[in-house]
Amino acid sequence: MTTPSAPAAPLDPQAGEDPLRPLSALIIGAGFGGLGMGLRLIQAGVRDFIVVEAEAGVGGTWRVNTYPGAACDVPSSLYSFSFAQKPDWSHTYARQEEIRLYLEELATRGGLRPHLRLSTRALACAWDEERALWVVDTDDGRRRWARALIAAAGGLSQPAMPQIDGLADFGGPCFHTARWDHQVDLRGKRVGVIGTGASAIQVVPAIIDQVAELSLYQRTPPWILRRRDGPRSPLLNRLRAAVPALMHAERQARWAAAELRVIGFVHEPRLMRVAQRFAEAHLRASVPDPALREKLRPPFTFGCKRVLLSNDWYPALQRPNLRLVDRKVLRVERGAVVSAGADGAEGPEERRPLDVLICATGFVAANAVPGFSVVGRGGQTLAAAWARGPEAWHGTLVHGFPNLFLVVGPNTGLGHSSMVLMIEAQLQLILDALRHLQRHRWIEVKAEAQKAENDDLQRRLSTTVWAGGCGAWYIAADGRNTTLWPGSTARFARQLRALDTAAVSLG
Ligand code: N01
Repeated sequence: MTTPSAPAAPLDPQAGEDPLRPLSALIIGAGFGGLGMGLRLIQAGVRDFIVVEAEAGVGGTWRVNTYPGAACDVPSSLYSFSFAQKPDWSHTYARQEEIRLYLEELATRGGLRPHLRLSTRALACAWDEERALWVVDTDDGRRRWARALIAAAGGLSQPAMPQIDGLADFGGPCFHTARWDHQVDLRGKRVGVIGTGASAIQVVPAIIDQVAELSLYQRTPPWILRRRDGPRSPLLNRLRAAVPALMHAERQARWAAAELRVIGFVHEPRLMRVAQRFAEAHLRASVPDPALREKLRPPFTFGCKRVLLSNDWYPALQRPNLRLVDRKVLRVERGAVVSAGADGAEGPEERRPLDVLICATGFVAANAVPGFSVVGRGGQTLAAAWARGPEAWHGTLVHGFPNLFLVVGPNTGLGHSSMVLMIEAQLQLILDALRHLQRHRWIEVKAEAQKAENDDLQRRLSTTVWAGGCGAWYIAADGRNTTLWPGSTARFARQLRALDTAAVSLG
């Protein structure tokens, strides 16, 4: 793996605890975003920064999501940092543990360890206008001061439990996919799974062989394409290591192929009909029973919700011990889930006794207010600023919050390529902003720049495939898509290459 230089730089354990000697930066989160930021800071020669991370180790979502079958649905050659590529991924699509180990190794080899403050949760961040510093309180009882606050706590880090009556009274084990309870032995159990999204399609095939029976509660079936996965040849991996140019070329080819998909998602949604035919053919070839096929056909345009990749989802759904319940979940009772009857809401209810209930029900909307309080200029909270829905400039800076930088902020999500590319573009912008902070005390995006950009974003989003009204989680309550970036990753990277000083105020 090519990694940044890693000089051993001992960092004062109390770094940042004296407002007269603030940190250059305090990063929240040690996933792809926070680790990447730390590595880029080290590359740039910055040493006085720390990364606080609530978990006991690095990896972010790839540490937390340990559910059976967890893997990435973006090819590994693209789902890794351009400046730390790994020649020896074991599969085309890496499994969770391998990605976690990649990030662990990066943290070590990149010299990040002295900067990490693990098992440390950010509780409150406030902008001290007089000192032009962020004051950050953490759950270890410490208060730290930093010139820049970099929030990289993850777009999908807060699990969303479903709002179903009686869920708390289930009695038996009941957990979310992102909080998998490995103490629970599923062998021989009657298991319920609620949800049929990206997490469920990985979990269900991985556990179906162990359980006695699995009741799968489907509200909306997803579009699924074949997953062209497989082990990577060890010989080719050695070649990739020996000739890094080969590895780089392969990444470029993957990137270019993914980039083309933006045409269908953003510019010509009608083209999605072609891709939909592939998904329909996959469904037809995998599910011979027309009645079941009908239940599994999504009622929305291909691409409006996240397109999923799987070869084992449809086979799992046809296993004799799986029961697909495509009716509304009415309530949870002690040891059972009650759904509407076969004839719809009017028909008799169906009560299925279960030993374990798994909620594969997704996350609190990406880019929602972080799980810690953020108070900016004039005492305004980020929650208040985002009352209508999250909004930022370049997904990174927010008016009213000087020297605050978000990684994976509003409208940085993708439907067509790797989030690591978006993260790298943001890291580049933040680095450039930090360079300006060597000459200025603070940077704040102008209100008019943020508004103009968001008006333009919403105009562009209004003609994309995501405007199809399919009830996807990336649409805010007011109908705006505050999650996705309507363009290519190249366009995003171009816009974020350097800080446009006309769009910001410098103090
Ligand atoms: O969550 P989801 P996820 N009653 O929101 C259903 C990323 N990811 O954890 O479609 C019944 O997609 C809900 O139904 P509906 C990726 O970005 C990546 O699976 O709203 N059902 C849906 O079926 C992804 O987009 C990887 O009608 C209820 C499901 O729960 C994001 O994470 C792997 C319900 C939620 O699906 C989220 O994926 C995994 C209720 N009350 C995840 N509430 C990679 O491979 C919700 N549902 C990189």
